[in-house]
Amino acid sequence: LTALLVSATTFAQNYDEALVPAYTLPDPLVLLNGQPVSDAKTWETTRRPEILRLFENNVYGVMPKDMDSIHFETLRQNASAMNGRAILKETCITVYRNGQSVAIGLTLFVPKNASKPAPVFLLINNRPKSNTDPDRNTKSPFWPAEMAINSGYAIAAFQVSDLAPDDKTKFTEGALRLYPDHLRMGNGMKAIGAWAWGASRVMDFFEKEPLVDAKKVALVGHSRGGKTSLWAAAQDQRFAIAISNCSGNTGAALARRQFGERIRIINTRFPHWFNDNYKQFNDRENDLPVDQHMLIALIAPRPVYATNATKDLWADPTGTFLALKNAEKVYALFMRKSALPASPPPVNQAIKRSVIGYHNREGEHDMTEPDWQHFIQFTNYHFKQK
Ligand code: GTR
Repeated sequence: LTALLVSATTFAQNYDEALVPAYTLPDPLVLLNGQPVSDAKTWETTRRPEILRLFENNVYGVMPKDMDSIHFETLRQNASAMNGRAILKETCITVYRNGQSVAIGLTLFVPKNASKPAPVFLLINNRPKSNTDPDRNTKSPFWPAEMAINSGYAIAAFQVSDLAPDDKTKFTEGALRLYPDHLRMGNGMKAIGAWAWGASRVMDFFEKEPLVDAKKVALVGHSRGGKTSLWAAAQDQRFAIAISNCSGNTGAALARRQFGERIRIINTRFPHWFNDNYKQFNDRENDLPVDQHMLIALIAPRPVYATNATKDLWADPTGTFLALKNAEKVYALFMRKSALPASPPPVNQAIKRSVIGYHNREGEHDMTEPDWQHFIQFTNYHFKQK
């Protein structure tokens, strides 16, 4: 019977809080040499780079920095989109390296009657392109562009498939054409690394685009896109805010809880998302030198908002809340006090007036208008405060 129980708990997904094993999280405030980190300067100059390297080498892969050139071409501009309330600008961002190129399509709406440059939400779109329809024939709650415009925000989106098709054989047909050596490296970037790299190229464009405020970019992603928004904001400090919706395993949820999705499962179903080294941690969550609270900590002192949905236990809502909680002490080094309660807040209650925000929405694994209402209020709190 014991053997049976052991195999059941090892191989099945656990959804029972009572069966979460005891675990010890790596301390974000202890250097690899064992010395404590007690000030923001040591964090920035020493501990943050250490943790970044650990995530590059063991999880997401290194982020290539070199390119030969980057070009921005306006494909279409409409000064009276959305019945005259917005400017629509569609851009092709092309990056060249070693005779190869990758083209990223960007759809951007800017509010006409708000002051410019406008703060902007950027969605990493892992859903069909119809969710971000520039013609607004389809209005998807996944990217409620009218809501953003009415709230004084610009809103933009790019397709992950431009950077890496979400497929275990085709993911190489995008940004990785520019960096083929990554395919032979244990710590080379794969699809999620390529999507995050793409978010940074959109940021390169925003820095040159007078309609938007590149210092006020809130990066948004859902699920696999939410894993990407955290990784992109962790490594690229130009992103002012990171929003990670229902991101779960290898996103905002702690791996060591082994609740819902596990590393072995994600690496087996999606071998093209994370680097090859990460496969060594299948069934070995406790041997990882990081856990996901440290990914959130890499974004400090910039605001982070994570969400869950009550019917999405696969993404471990409690483990997500605990990852946020365990990042608080890094924010405290910057005198940024989070207002998260000691234990998960009631369903549908959003913690928005806080440098670390959170809600657990009633319902399914999805990104919806109620989620976006909270994102806008969280972003208002931070952008309008300053
Ligand atoms: C699931 C995967 C999750 C999450 C989700 C999604 O199949 O197990 O980690 O990323 O897909 O992206 O919707």
